[in-house]
Amino acid sequence: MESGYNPDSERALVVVANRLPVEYDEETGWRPAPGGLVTAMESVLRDREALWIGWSGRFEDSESDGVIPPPPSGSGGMVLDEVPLTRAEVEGYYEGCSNGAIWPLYHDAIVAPIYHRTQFQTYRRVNEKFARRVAEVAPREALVWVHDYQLQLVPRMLRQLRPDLRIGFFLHIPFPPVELFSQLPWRRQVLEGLLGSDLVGFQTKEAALNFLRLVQRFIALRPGGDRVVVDELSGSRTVRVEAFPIGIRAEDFASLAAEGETAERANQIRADLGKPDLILLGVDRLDYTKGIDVRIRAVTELFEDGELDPESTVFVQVATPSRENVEEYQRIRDDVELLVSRANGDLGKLGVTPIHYLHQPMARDELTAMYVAADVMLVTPLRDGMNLVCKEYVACRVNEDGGLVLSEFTGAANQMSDAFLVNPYDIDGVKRSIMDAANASREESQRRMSALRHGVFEQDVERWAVDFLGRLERST
Ligand code: ADQ
Repeated sequence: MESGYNPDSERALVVVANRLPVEYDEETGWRPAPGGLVTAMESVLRDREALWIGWSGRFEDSESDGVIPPPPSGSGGMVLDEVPLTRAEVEGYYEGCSNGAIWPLYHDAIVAPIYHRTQFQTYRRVNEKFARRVAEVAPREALVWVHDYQLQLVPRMLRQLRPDLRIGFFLHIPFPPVELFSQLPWRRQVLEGLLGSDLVGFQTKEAALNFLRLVQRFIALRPGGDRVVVDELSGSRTVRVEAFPIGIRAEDFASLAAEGETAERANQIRADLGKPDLILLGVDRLDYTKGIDVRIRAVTELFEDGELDPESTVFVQVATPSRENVEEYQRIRDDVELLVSRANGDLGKLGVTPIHYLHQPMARDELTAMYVAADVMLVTPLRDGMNLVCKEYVACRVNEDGGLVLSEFTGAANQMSDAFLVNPYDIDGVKRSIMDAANASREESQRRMSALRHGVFEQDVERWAVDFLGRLERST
C-alpha cells in the first residue's frame, strides 16, 4: 500500500475526507470519482507525495466483499487508504447525522434538521474510526488536513492519539450563527472536536466569526482576534481560525473553453435548442439549498408576464442526482420536476419547450460547452458555503461577455460584487436582475465580466490550498 510514499521528503501531507478520490464499480472496477474536493486538491497533490484517507463508497458488509482489491494509488505520489464502513454506519453517520441534521442546520435550517441520538452515536463512532486510522498510518509530525462537516470530531480525537501531528480542518459549507447552531444537541462535542485542530478554516469571515462567538459562548474561551488559546494538561495551545475562500482551476476551464471544439459544440447546443436569442442556464447538484425552484419560478413568471418570449428564450437546468437515499432530496426532486413540467405544459407549443431539464451528471467538456453557450447564468442558492459553478461560468467566458445572476447568500458573493446580486427570497428582485443581465449593454457586460474574471483567476484553487497549507505549516 505504501509504495511511492516517502515521508522523509518533506513534512508529509495526509488528507482526510469522507470519500476517497476513487469509487468502486462492479463492472469497471476502481475508477476516479471526480467530485469537487478531488478537483480542488489535485493541483496541490500533483507535485507532492501524500496519503489520502477516506471511504471508498463500497460497503464493508456487502456480499461481494472479499473479492474486491484494495484501492489503487492515486495520481502522482498519492497513496489511497480506505476506511471501511458498513451499510449501517453509512446510514447513521452520512445519510442520517451528516445530511439529515448537520447539513440542513448549517444551511439556515432551510428544511428542518432531524436530530437522532443514535445517529450521532454512529457519527462519533465513524469519526473515531477515521481518527484511529489516521493515527496508525500518518508519518511523524505530518500535516493532516481534515475536510468537512462529516468529520468534525476527528481533530480532537486525533490529537489525543497523536499529539505530534499538525492538524488543520476546513469546512466547505457555511457555519451558522449562534442562534441556529445552539439548536444542535451535540454542540459542545462539535466545538471541542474542531478545537482539536491547530488551524480551523472556513469559506468566509462571517463563518469564522460565528465559530469564534460560539466558542466563547459554549466553551467559555475568549478569542483573541483570529485565535483561541486552549488550556490542556500538557500546556496551552493556540488554535487559529481564519477564512480561506476556495477557488477553481480557472486556467483549465478557460483553456478548454477556448478550444475550437468547445466553440463548435456550444454552437451545436444553440442549434439543438432551436437557435434562441437568449439561453439561460442553471447547473447544480440537485439540492434544496441551491434555490433551483426559485429560478424556475422567476423565469416562469417572466414568460407569463410576457417579458421573456418562449419562442426566442430557453432556460436549461442541469441537475446532478444527489443523496437520493435522503427523503428531503426525493422531495426537492419532485418539486422541481413538477414546476418544470407545469411551466412547459402551460407555456410550450409543439416544437417549443421553454425549460429544458436534465437530471444527470455531465462530462467536463460538455459542461464547459454549456457555459460557453449560455448568455446568462442563474446561481440562486438560499445558502451555499462558496459555490463553484458561478466561478466556472466566469472562467469559461473567454470573450468577457455573458451575465451572472448570483445569490447574496453564497460565499462567492463576497468576492463577486460585479455579478447581478440577488436575494433569492425576493422573486421580483430575481426577475428584475435576470432581465437586467439579459438586457445589459455589451460595455456593461464586459466591464462586469472582466472584473469577475480577474478575481476568479487570482483567487484560484491553487492559491486556496497553498494559503491553507502554508498557514498550517507555520502555525505553532
Ligand atoms: P457543492 O454543494 O457540491 O460543494 P458547488 O460548489 O457548486 O457545490 O460544486 C459543484 C461541482 O459539481 C462543480 O464543480 C460543478 O461543475 C459540478 N457539477 C454540478 N452539476 C453538475 C453536473 N450536472 N454534471 C457534472 N458536474 C456538475 C460544496 C459546498 C460548496 C463549495 C464546495 C467546495 O456546498 O458551497 O463551493 O463544496 O468547497
